[in-house]
Amino acid sequence: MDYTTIKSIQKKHKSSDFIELEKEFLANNYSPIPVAIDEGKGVFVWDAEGKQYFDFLSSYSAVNQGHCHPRLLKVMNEQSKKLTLTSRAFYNTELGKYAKYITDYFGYQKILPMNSGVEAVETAIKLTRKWGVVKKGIRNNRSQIIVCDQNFHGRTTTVVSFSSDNESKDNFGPFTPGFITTPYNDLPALERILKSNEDIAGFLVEPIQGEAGVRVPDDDYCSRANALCKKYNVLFIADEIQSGMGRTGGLLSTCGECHCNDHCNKNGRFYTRPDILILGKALSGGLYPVSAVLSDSKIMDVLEPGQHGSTYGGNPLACRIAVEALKVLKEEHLMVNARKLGKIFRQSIQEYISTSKIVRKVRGKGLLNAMVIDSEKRVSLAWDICIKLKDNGLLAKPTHGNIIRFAPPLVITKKQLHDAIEIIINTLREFET
Ligand code: IF1
Repeated sequence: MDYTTIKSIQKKHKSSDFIELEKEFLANNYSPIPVAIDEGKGVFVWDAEGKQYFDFLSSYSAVNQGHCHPRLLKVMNEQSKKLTLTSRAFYNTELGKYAKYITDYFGYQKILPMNSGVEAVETAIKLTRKWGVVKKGIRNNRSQIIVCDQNFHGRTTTVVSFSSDNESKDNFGPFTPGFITTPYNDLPALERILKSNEDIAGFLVEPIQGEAGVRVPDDDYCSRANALCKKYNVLFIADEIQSGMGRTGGLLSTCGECHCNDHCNKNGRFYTRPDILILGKALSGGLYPVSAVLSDSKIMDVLEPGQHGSTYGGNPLACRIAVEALKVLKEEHLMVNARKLGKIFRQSIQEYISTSKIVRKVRGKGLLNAMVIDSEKRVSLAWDICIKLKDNGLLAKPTHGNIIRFAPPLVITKKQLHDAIEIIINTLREFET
């Protein structure tokens, strides 16, 4: 397709033309819902024809603060005119301030800044392996990390090496060794591995499994798993890339006291502090790739100059955006909003389920929720429901075939949530045969 055709497409503003462009010129590594988004603000996006939609995916929880948050745009605009990138070959006037802010914010001593979520996961894997050798005395190249079945931690070759989803890993081998899989939310199984293997350096877990269909473990799973890790001198590594940043009603999903002083978990019974905390996605509010690994000096200091890094990791623009994204979370009390509105969402859908033949269950925490659809009679039912939701003005996407994830930006108001629930229920009714 030549340039004049592309320019004429912009004049026509037809979604189908933008969709065709993607089909013609992009690798076929996604199956998107057929909508061409042109603009976003808060909980809403608009397509090429100007039709408005509720965004109930939030770019997989990267847009927790809402699309194009004005405070984030402001700092991005300011910093982008001043200094965007120095590399870590030099110091700069933003990184140290960011590092102090974020380590105070989450209660850690050190940060290693990266860009994408999977880069932060890879960083945590390298850090854990080296800690295992230097501090635990595991023989070099023998460190093992326990991971959970149905995990999702990203798509690099090492990370898919320990995926239990063959679609994510088939034909991408040979795979990286050194990972042991344990059933999610199964403490006896975890302890059996910890007890029987002295080369375990870490346990990597999502406090809530997003991609697996929003699998919420027992309330005390993370705290008791962390206690087992301490018992066997193993690092507890929490991947909060999707479940963190207020998404599930607390600052983090390890059932911790939210440092925002809203005390999501008043009694703190299930509070637990990961040895290594991995963040991404909404750490930048959807404006820029920013991820981070947080830990304490006794762990982080096993890394020496030249042993890890990234061109863009910790760049001044990312630092400014991330600080503002964290401030917005607290100052707009988005954790409290996620907790309150998430309960309303699940209660509303639960009421509907009592009369539904196609919705089996709803589950989730805060504003990370999923609906399990009975697709025995119609394999494509979840997809078909999402297409109809799109037609009715709400964007969501199935995960693992029959599960629809619902995760709006945390800035959603009660009125907007009720309007969205009405769209969802009216749409579901169209499929109740
Ligand atoms: C895509 C899934 C979600 C993550 C957790 C690490 C990463 C992710 C818990 C890696 C990323 C994204 C990837 C994105 C879709 C989305 C996703 F469907 F792929 F599985 F959310 F569930 N840990 N999840 O959820 O972070 O490198 O992507 O920044 O299209 O691949 P990333």
